[in-house]
Amino acid sequence: MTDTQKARVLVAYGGHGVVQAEGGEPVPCLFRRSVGRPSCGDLVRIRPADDATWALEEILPARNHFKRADARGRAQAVAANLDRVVVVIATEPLPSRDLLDRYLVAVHSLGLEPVIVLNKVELTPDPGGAGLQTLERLDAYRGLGYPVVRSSCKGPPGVGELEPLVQGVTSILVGQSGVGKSSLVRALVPDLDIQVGALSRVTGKGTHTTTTTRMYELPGGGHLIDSPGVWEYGLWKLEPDELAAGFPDFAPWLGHCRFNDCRHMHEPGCAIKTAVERGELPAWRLERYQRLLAQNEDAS
Ligand SMILES: Nc1nc2c(ncn2[C@@H]2O[C@H](COP(=O)(O)OP(=O)(O)O)[C@@H](O)[C@H]2O)c(=O)[nH]1
Ligand SMILES: [Mg+2]
Ligand SMILES: [Zn+2]
Repeated sequence: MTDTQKARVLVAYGGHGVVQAEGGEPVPCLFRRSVGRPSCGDLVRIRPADDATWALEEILPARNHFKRADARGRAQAVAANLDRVVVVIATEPLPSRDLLDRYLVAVHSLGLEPVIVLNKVELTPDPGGAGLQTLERLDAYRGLGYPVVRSSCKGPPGVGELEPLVQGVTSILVGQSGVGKSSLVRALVPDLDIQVGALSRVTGKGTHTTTTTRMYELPGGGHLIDSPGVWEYGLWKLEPDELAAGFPDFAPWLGHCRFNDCRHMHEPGCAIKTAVERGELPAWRLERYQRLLAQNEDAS
């Protein structure tokens, strides 16, 4: 078709959304069930419908989709075509116990390297908080090879460490509600109000809606996706080997267990367990994996 145009989905509601062609303005677009439901970040082909509206013709194949589980444990796409997933945690609210590990597993399942941001570093965390352990282990996560950066939207050190990591690429910010994802986007996108205004004119919704996943353009190139706060991040049903792939430090021992289908729980001859016994792998890593596996099996 000659009158179709390539565009990027900025916001996706059920049956409609906002899309933008390269160098163009955001425009409203109707999604048709027969074509499918695109997510924020999907590349699509659109054609003019009536007046100022466009219609979805085709969803182009996506490189990846960041997912989360819905209430029934099924994987739901949140955003597409990502280069980077920025997992935001904070000193307040402190992360819930399994949150960081669940996010890391989800990011590894996309074949991407997560970035961990600790925001609100100018605040002193509640010393009795249950989530303090995750904060105390951030150096250990850094030791596993994850970039861990510190930020504050209310003073020094600002967002200077995060900025180069999102420059020129498409990133999504994920994390519990209240950790400061939208504030970080505001700090990184100087003309945010203009972009929010352009989106709101198209959707007719207020500028303060934080219930949808939205994409913004970075001044120096690249895109930033703000996702709504979740209270608990749920993993969909994963196979034990998919879960283990989210623990990159297990890699040297994977494939060396006595049983091919070893779940690294109570099986004899488990190479991961032996590595822990020999002090080659910290016990807390196996424990983290086993907790996620138990939750994943309960969910099925
Ligand atoms: N003290 C402090 N508060 C922050 C910081 N970043 C965000 N906030 C506040 O935390 C609250 C939640 O921020 P918001 O960006 O909406 O979080 P989101 O739900 O993750 O998008 C707001 O009141 C922000 O002003 C920070 O670095 N330090
Ligand atoms: Mg927000
Ligand atoms: Zn094993």
